[in-house]
Amino acid sequence: MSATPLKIDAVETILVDVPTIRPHKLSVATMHCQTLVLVGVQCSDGITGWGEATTIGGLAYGEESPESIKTNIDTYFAPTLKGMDATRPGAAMKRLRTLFQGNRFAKCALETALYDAQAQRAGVPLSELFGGRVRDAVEVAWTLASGDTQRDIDEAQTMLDKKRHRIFKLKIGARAVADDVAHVAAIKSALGGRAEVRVDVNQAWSEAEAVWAIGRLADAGVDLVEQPIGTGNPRGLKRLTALARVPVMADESLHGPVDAFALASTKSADVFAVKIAQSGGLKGAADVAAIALASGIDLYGGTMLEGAVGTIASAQLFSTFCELKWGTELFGPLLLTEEILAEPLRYENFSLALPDGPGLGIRLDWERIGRLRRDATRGASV
Ligand code: MUC
Ligand code: MG
Repeated sequence: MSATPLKIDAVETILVDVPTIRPHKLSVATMHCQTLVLVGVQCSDGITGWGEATTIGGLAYGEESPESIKTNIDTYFAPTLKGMDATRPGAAMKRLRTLFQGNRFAKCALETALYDAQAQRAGVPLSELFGGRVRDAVEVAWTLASGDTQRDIDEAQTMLDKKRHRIFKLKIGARAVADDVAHVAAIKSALGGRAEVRVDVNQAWSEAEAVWAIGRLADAGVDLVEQPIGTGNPRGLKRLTALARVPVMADESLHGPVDAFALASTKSADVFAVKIAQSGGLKGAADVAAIALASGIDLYGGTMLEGAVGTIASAQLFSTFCELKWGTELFGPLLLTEEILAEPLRYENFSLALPDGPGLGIRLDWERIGRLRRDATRGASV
């Protein structure tokens, strides 16, 4: 007699609004709050896996919003998943990808929850389902984005003194190009050799502006330039990569393995910002990394400013990458005023430590989540 198959019983989505510790200014939005979409997949063996999706500034950064993620999961994804085999995350995701277009962030949250449940079931950390860890901690950069040069310098110095971060990514692109270059040069000059300085333009420059600015940023000692121009100009990104004296990193241009292959085969970036959400999930992100490594492109572990769940899911995957030359920016939970875990993630010695427990290796704090969740009653179960 065959054992009773393990089923997916229900999918729950919860919007959790958490204020940021300071305004976070990007070229596309200024954030005062981050909305976490927590996604739980309840299985018939009593195990619940968790995943998370976040966006930046609602709809300012990409084509999904927290509200669209919740609605689409509740309306389309959850009813499809209900009753499927909980022990086959790959088959469940294949079905979702076949039936539903786009929605990479929603798919990522669901896939994370399915793999979390499966890893809990197997009694191993989630990283072990993706080939196994090659490191127990990942280095974490901090983003300086207060909008004020002196405040950014003070913030960086505090982080250095606390040994929390020694790599700083500066968000630029909202001001005039010359003002941005002066802002970056002032911060690099104040920090000197104590810190590495990188910039993220979030697509704000024209190609001509980028040519002008990147030369000056190289002279100022900047180490990496992320997404200087818009995704609508892929040939421009290739030209900048060939021209620049600083490595160029693709972020918004990289939406999973198909983009990774196109960028790699045309040598249109030196570094990939691998993001689990932007890649449509953990498996897509692992495939992006494989394409990068096969093509001589360096890796950086990116963030969508996720809270603790998405951050540790990303860390679990990034811990399996053979090379992670540019470290990560998995600082999302540190940008938030409230902790949603029973025990916070361990940030120490410029790094985030990977937990040893099964699955994601975290425990949610339901009292805090209960206070922060947008709705009063518990979300949409199927
Ligand atoms: C992005 O564009 O990389 C990462 C750090 C940060 O402040 O924003 C994100 C998104
Ligand atoms: Mg970026």
